[in-house]
Amino acid sequence: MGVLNVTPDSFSDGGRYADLEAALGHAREMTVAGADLIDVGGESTRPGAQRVSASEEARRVVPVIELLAAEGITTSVDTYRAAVAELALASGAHIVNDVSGGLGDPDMARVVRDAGCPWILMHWRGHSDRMAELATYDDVVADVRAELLNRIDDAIAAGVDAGQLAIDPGLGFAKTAAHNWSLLAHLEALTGLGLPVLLGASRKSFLGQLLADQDGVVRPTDERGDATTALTAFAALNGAWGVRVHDVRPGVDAAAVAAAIRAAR
Ligand code: PMM
Repeated sequence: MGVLNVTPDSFSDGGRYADLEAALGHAREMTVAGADLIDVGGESTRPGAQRVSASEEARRVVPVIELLAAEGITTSVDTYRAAVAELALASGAHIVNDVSGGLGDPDMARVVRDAGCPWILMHWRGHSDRMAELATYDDVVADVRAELLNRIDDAIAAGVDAGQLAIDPGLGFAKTAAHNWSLLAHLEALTGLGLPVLLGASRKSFLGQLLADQDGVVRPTDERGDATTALTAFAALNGAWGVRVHDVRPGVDAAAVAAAIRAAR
């Protein structure tokens, strides 16, 4: 899954693809590089980022999705708002990537149920302005697993078919670096649930912290690509269904290496 943030303030590629032609060009490049789908987002989830109105979010994502759909490119819409998801699906989006796991908007389950589309439920505890204070767990692996199971149960109770669902631990969302590493170390706790698992680790700050220099200065965002690729290989070897990445080609190569090893087992 290639990331296409059409926002002025996303943490790693913010502002670069706000212009429609640039966004299309970048999506095409990612597709040529081997992305199976393009994740189009119109609101940054960066810690402390400003939230935008649903109409502004739709204004940003709908034209991009329409044009990508016309080119036969598969898209997901990165939104927790039912109204935005509904417009995006009507414009040709195939998948709803919901960072709130259905908690952000009570109407999302209906939209997904009616559309019959895949719905990625990410583990989430609250909006980015409150994320840091919500990063408390007794046992992060067991707690995230249990909270995702609740999201799955609620979706099914609302009439969504289990076959439409995928899950995501939400690395960095109300999670410290240590929480993220624990979730990765115990990925089987999520893959064991039998639903496709997506991981979004690309360029995230826990990688910057891991790669901090001797003075403790974190590795800048645009120099976290190799660590991201290492994580993609790990994800692919350990049963993840997909990874959400900014740099598609190295991710595709890492997944190919992992697939070759798995095939030879
Ligand atoms: N991370 C971001 C945005 N959307 N969606 C899913 N499913 N999983 C993630 O980990 C995720 C996401 C934040 O990263 P960005 O600012 O680089 O888009």
